[in-house]
Amino acid sequence: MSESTEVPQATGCSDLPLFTRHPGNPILSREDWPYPINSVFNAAAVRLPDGETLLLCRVEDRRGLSHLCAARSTNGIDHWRIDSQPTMPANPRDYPEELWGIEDSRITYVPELGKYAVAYTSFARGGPGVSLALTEDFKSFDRYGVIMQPEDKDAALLPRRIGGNWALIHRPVTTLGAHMWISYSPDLRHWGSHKVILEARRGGWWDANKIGLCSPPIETAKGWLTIYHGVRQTASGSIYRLGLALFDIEHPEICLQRGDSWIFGPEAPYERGGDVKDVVFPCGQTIGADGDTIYLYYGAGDSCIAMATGSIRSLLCWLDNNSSASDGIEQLRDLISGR
Ligand code: BMA
Repeated sequence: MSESTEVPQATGCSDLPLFTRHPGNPILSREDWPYPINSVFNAAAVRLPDGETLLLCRVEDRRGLSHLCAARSTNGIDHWRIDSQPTMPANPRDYPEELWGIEDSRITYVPELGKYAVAYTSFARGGPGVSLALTEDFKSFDRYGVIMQPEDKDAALLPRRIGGNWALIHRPVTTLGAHMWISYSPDLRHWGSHKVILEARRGGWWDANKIGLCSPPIETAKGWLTIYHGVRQTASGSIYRLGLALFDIEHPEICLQRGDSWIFGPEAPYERGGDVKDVVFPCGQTIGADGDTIYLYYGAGDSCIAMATGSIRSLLCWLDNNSSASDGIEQLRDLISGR
């Protein structure tokens, strides 16, 4: 069904492109690193209390294994101060699930805990799984170990409890396919109530067969605004592009809107080339002081980090005008009325 009977049609929406690449892209690459590496990409992002931007970058070393390294900048664009050694190296001795490295973190500040939750991919013989750590300072990390067993990745914690439980969005690969799920926990250690929240489409769609969460969802008055990636398989490889979806604030398993077309895809040379060509892969964003500007940090070509800016208002407006019928509103009504 369409939302148009309930929400006044937005006017004056910007059309695509919804994100503008920074002219200085890529903003971080291997040459910037204070120690020898192969590549740096897929960074989580957070604005620290002192106003600085911190990126927790995935760094692939010259064995091919990844760790996380923090880079800090006053303006979130340049003059990065990069930790002189890995900030969060894999620790396979105590956490065997990290044998082949740790990758693609997402940071959520959790006011109730006064800490940052870092969800990341831990990679070992069983495949990639989701691990969680808490930190106050991005210097020491309190590891919770694997919270979603392989094969699973692309996870982020929501910043507050939903109905009394913590909520994690993640992407297990099951016989049903590679879809986005949500799971709930009373203590961040024991997880259940698993539900599919967004399915990969099928056939010729840009997001057919494999999707996953990008940066942590953004809380807005209309719902959790969520950027996800869709992977198109072609004769010459995969194309990673970005799409938009909106989930209900108190029932985040319910998708209210989903954009039809992708909103951002590999176009610039640093996105179309690199170790893995045709990949844009955001794991974090910060929001400007205006409460609207999105600074989206994304890995490009599995080789460098780039940034593009967008607007929460424009993204929501675009979704109003460009999403296909979703049964989310009906589902919500059923849930609320106990049907
Ligand atoms: C995905 C993840 C990302 C990577 C992307 C493209 O499956 O592993 O870390 O950027 O593939 O290689």
